[in-house]
Amino acid sequence: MSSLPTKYTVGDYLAERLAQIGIRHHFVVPGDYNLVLLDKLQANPNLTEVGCANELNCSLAAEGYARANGVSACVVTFSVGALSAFNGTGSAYAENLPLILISGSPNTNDASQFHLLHHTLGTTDYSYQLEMAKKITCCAVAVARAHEAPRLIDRAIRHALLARKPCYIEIPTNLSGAECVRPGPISAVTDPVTSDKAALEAAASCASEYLSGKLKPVILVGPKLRRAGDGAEQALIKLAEAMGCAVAVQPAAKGMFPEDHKQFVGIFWGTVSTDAADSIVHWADALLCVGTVFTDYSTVGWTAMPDIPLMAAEMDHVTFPGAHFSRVRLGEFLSHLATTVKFNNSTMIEYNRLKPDPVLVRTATPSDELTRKEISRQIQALLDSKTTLFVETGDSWFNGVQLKLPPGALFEIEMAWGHIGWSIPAAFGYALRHPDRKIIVMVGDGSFQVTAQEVSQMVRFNLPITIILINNRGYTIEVEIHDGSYNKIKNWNYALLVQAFNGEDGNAKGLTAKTAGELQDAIKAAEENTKGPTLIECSIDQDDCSRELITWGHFVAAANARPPRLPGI
Ligand code: DPX
Ligand code: MG
Repeated sequence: MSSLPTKYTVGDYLAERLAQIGIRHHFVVPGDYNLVLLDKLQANPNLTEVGCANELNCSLAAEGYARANGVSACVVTFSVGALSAFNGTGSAYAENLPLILISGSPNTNDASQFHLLHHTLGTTDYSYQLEMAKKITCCAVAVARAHEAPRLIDRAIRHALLARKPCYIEIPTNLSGAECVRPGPISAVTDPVTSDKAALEAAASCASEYLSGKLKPVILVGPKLRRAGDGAEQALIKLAEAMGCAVAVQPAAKGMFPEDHKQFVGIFWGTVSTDAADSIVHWADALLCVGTVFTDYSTVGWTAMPDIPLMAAEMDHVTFPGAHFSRVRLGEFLSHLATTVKFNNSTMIEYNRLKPDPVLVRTATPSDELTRKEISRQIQALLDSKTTLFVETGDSWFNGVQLKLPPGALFEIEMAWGHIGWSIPAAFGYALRHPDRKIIVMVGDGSFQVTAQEVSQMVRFNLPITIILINNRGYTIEVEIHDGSYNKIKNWNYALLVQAFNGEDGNAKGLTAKTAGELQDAIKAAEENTKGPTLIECSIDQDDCSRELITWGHFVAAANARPPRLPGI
């Protein structure tokens, strides 16, 4: 640690805090308001700077890094940068990821001198960015004096880590290099808030009592389980085994309960559920919801909202029919409940009677035209314990959710925010933290067009990510919700585009597949390309989309079209 400074500036302080909370890569786009800050971050030996092609991608790359690392940082310039980065920050908020958004800002003298400045709205009020950031973060601070920086930086980071939400730190261009005090022990920032003992015990005994009065309990797992950290995923397995009941998983939580576990009954997604998970969830007389998120999308246009009272175990509280317990941490609650709950496997017995037989998937012959089903069949064969599968908004959601995850395989989806184009930068950010994992991205043509530039960073960092681009010539999910000419897009030569990102020194491969055999060959080539990304453009018929997408689209369209309710009706 000898290379750490003895005299601290605001930039050094921030750098040290980022490194201390476990950040190893920080995602940046430079601009004159943040250049000194970038120098200071670069000087920290524990941080690696990762340049991105634009601030939208930068924020989404940081979002993906937070999925892999638990926390991330995105550093941008004022307004022109930050307003674009707000989008990925919104994603981090919706997806419960602590992303630290850091923006350079004008020199502290300019506001009081009523100067008009570049990269601003052309008024002399420079507080608007902070005000906007307050809406999309759990804590937004603007450093106005160097001596305030340690307190404000620590406060913002602590809030983000505790709430699992993004925070915002604004640092004026003339303060990054200004001196401040050195950091105190990092535990003051990172130490978790433990459960209130009395609340924890009361919540667990209330839950045991409630469940003992029920005949058909089911556990429903949601995406906040993993975000809670704190050993919550392992604790859930213990609880499930102690209860012996059926465990269904929301689509955004796929993989958070092992799919090879004998109590796993599929993905609960209303009428588009897998393995008939909906039959058992709707049969239950007690539903223990663990980190669940119910939205119009996850409830298929509100058609699958469970209609029995819910017991909700959240990241930091538990709510039952008739009782609420604050400051109860999820992992601790699940572990505690596992020791007090009674075994009741009635829902597993019933599920084993009703579960559908495995579907026999037809293997196409090599000369067969490529279809969505054949793409899924070939991707299924690729999944192993080291795979992380990213599925983009679009039919990739439905195709990805249907796949069976082998033990150890991980699944990433951005279902709450649903920003098309998320998967490319997010997979890039994720891969930097997990170079050991085999990363596969399923993405549609429309989504790819939003953030395609970030493939060039995969090239720059020699990341062997496999991108399965499903080209169905347009915005098919939108077609199923509400069709119009706006759902058609310009076709690209995707394979050639990816080769263009190589410049003079890259190792990206761009391949095309129109038949089953071509896809098989392309996948083989992707596996052999260990020095850079491989994009396989899979051309399929425009109408070749999943039954699940069509069904889901009908219900979401109906929910969107509900007429305004008049007061009193
Ligand atoms: C839009 C969506 O080609 O996938 O399988 O063809 O649907 P499919 P594509 O990637 O098209 C995606 C497209 C336009 N959603 O169908 S899901 C609206 C939308 C969004 N995010 C942003 N803008 C618009 N989800 C940033
Ligand atoms: Mg498409």
